[in-house]
Amino acid sequence: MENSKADLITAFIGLGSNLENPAEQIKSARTAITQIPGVRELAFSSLYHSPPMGPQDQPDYVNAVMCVATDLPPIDLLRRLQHIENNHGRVRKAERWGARTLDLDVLIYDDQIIEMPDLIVPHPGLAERAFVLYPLFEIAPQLTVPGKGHIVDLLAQCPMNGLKRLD
Ligand code: A4P
Ligand code: MG
Repeated sequence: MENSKADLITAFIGLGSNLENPAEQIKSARTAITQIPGVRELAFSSLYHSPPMGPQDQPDYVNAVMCVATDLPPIDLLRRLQHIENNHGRVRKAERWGARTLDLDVLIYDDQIIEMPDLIVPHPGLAERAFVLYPLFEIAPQLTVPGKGHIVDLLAQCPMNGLKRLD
């Protein structure tokens, strides 16, 4: 059973794909996330085109950020997102930062700083990644990232790195 509205927290989810029609992967992941019990969409950024971070012998990515209200504990939210990744044909390979049909990261969970074996929040790479910060700023320009600072200050120190907003 869902908790009362007072127990809802705000979380941000990062979406990325660079295989098998990335824009469609992101759109269908959005639909799947809104169908998780206890999760409601509050905002969804534009889609962004970004060159790969990590190994360069892989296609460019499509990235986006989604804001949700949820009463799921953070680890339950992660498990639900991993389930959606698997349903989108995600194959986990040994190579770090390799190509993938769908990557869903918990970027921010309320004002919490979480350091569990399977879940680190805010996401450790968040402050250095243009493909996360720009879509995040688009939907939450007033945001303070727990333990990291105001989104405007983080953006000021993050080059665009070839990021392009898609219309
Ligand atoms: N994990 C810990 N914290 C989190 C969190 N906040 N959100 C653990 C999600 N997962 C988290 O993830 C590895 C483990 O991280 C999981 O078991 C989970 O318990 P994974 O999805 O299996 O593997 P991964 O995504 O390849 O690893 P990693 O290091 O998390 O990669 P990233 O940071 O997700 O980066 N270039 C562009 N342009 N755009 C991209 O979106 N993405 C990546 C992947 C590389 N290059 C990219 C992009
Ligand atoms: Mg990931």
